[in-house]
Amino acid sequence: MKTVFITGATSGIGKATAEKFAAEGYKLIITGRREERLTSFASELKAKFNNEVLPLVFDVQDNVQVERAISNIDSAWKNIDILINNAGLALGKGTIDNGVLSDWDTMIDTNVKGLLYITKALLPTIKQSKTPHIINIGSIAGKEAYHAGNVYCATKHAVDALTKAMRIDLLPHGIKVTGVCPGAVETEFSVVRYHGDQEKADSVYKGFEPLLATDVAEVIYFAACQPKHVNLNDIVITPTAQANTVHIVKES
Ligand code: NDP
Ligand code: 8X3
Repeated sequence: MKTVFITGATSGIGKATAEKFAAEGYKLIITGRREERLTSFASELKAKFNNEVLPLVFDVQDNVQVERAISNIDSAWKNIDILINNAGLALGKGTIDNGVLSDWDTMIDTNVKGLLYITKALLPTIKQSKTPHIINIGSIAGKEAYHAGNVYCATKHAVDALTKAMRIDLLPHGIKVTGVCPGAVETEFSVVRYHGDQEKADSVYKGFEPLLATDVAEVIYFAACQPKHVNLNDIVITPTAQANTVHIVKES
């Protein structure tokens, strides 16, 4: 039975992905900062699918917390085959001259440094797997910059670069590295981006049919299920109504 480690499983894409892998019989290690949500989700998965699920509460921005959480994992859980680097966020949307430094720091610390900390801490374990795979959740914001998206776009461009770099560096270890880059997915993403303004967040998805977190989870699972000699390097997935970060057909 394979073990998958998913960061940011308290909501959205990470949560849907955890549910998908649980339904397919995987052992799961799921992470997030919101302890109550994470532990009750873990209990829900165990009850529903009779799986082994280990919830780990920590902030990916803090390498001390990351290393502590990972080094404290019981040896029964040390055989990790798949890492899904999903935890991430956008904070605010404004032109660079109006940027909020604390938002910039949080995005860079979470989306770039957090992904690096987790990957570094787990690589010794992942290298032991017979089917090692790292899946990084990028974004179409990592493919092209858009107006007022500056620092979020930069962090996702960094994820894109790191996905490519990891694929090269980890080649001698036979580790697959895949980038999954979604367009608009209706999750808590926009509520977080707009600092809790639900109305503003809802307006992002009005007038077209956005992706659901489960759509992305299916794609992640598909990437994870390819034969040993096949790696999907880069998957870009958008709603049918969306061509790129700018062009979305919306009904008024
Ligand atoms: P959600 O806000 O629904 O979920 C984000 C998850 O990341 C939560 O579980 C949250 O958990 C976790 N997280 C955020 N910051 C931290 C942190 N510092 N430490 C630990 N966990 C953290 O958003 P999505 O599901 O949409 O986002 C998931 C990923 O997908 C992100 O990387 C995002 O950039 C990317 N993405 C999203 C798109 C969209 O349109 N929704 C499109 C393209 C990419 P908690 O708060 O409990 O810590
Ligand atoms: C999230 C998609 O277009 O809002 O990564 O940046 S977008």
